[in-house]
Amino acid sequence: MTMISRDVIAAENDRRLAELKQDYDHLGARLARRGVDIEAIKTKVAAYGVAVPSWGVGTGGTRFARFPGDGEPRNIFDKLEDCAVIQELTRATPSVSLHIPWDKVADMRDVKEKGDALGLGFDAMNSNTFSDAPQQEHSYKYGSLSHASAATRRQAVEHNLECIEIGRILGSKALTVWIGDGTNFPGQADFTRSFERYLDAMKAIYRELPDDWRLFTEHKMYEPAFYSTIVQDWGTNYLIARELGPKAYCLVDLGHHAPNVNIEMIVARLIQFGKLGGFHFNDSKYGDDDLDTGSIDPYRLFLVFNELVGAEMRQAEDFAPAHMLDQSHNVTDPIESLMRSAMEVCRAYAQGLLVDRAALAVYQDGNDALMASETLKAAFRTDVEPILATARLESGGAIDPVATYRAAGYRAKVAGERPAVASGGGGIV
Ligand SMILES: [Mn+2]
Repeated sequence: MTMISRDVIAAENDRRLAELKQDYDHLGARLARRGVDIEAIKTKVAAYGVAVPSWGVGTGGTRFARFPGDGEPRNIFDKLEDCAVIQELTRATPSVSLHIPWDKVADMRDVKEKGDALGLGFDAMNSNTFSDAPQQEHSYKYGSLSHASAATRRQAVEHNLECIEIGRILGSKALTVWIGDGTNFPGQADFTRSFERYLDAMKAIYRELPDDWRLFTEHKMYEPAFYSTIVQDWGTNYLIARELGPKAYCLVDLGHHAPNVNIEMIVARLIQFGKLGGFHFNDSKYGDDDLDTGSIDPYRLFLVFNELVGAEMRQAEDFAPAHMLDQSHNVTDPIESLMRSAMEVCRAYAQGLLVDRAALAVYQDGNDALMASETLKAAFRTDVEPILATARLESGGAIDPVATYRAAGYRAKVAGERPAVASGGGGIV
């Protein structure tokens, strides 16, 4: 079962084939002069994958408004079809990360069946205790896993256990926990007691985690709470992972830090101490903007991948981060944004692979700051698009995914099949 006609992909690729071959050969010759085998880089890029968030294929919004697009997915089955489009064209997004209860249906085996039919796997499960579900007994208005009331904490724990059960049906192997718990006023809650309650609740979840699963906790500096947040930074996140045990790891969302924070160094620290669990890739200008990955600061994305590739090369211990996108698409077609973002992640990976690490170490140890910096820039400046495009082509994808998607007319087709979603509600849904 395919969402995009193989004939359309083939026709679009045929138009671009000759030029791509020229560009690839030329780049291969240039890289060979630097002692780099272009085929080896291409093989690694082709094997790379980043998970798509199910919530990313619907149009996002802000607390002011949401402006729905045409043919918005109505349920998890529509969402999976949109995710399949992204994978068919980019060949870089083999799995989907689900959010519960947003993606919950009566029988989750139907979701697994749909994923199988589309050739999609399921990455980390995401729980939601930052908003109230219909018919929920206790409200999360004043917190969830750190709530002052034991009954509310228990309810939040039970929800996470349910996410694990659903994940087992789908073949997921990880649970990501992000909570909105925090305060808006100094004095509103006791920092220490709140964090103790949170840790106790997380331990209750951790105890029920299957042996072959990992538990990811995601830190975020602020929002929805604006004065203090329970899991506000990577230090607190690391403490949590240490307190919980060997199956607990830290998840880094690129947008969840103060502006200009050195995220690549946080990544290095977490790798060094065996606690980097995974990523939520996105980009930001001011806060948790959830903009398209690599759209604002592609160099920072590259620097993160420079650390990841370094760890991969030296075979760092306990290093197998899950890669996921986490974005909100307010003014673009979400499928186009997610395709472009997946390609940007692949680009940063390919550029990271091009760093001359032996030369870099010599410059570092020789205190040659200029040439050390230049070594990174040389990799970053390399246009690796022919490698990415060839990897896609040889995996059955599109040389130019966005152009091919537009030529296939997918959005117009689903706009006719899916009734428009009423506007009015604010917030990211
Ligand atoms: Mn996130």
